[in-house]
Amino acid sequence: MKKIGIVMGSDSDLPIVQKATDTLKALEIPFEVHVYSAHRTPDQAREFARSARANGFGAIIAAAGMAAHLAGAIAANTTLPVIGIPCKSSVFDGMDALLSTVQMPTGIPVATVAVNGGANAALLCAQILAVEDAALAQRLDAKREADAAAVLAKDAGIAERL
Ligand code: RP5
Repeated sequence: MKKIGIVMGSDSDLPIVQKATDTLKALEIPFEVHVYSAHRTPDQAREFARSARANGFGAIIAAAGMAAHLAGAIAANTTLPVIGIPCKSSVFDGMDALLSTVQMPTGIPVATVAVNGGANAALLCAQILAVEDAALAQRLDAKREADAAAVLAKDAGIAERL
């Protein structure tokens, strides 16, 4: 199976990235994590992206806050799918990172999830890999069923809480 590359702009983004790594672990998807910044370590971020396909990655998650150019900078250097996680790490509540991540120019797409949406970033990667992986698709189906069952259990218990 292809690996998922995870890059975060700072280790202060780790709590959000951890939601992605937890999800990937639960789905038995291998991943590799790095702290590379589009601004502070642009050479390392660029090299990671340029070599990612040859290094066995199937998609890349890029998490960053503030002027969040990391996902776009990664996407500029690979044609692998790039999923951007805008992180809430400033006075603008993540809106700065959301716009910086999602507003990509035509030709260089970044699939952007919600602010702090680490779990969905991982699920999107899983769904991309599952196009060619029936066993992973089955694990995703099972997760959907378990998630639905959890909601229905809440439905069954909600009246008692009122
Ligand atoms: C961004 O700046 C990082 O992704 C992080 O969300 C934010 C703050 O970084 P630190 O100052 O905590 O390293 O580049």
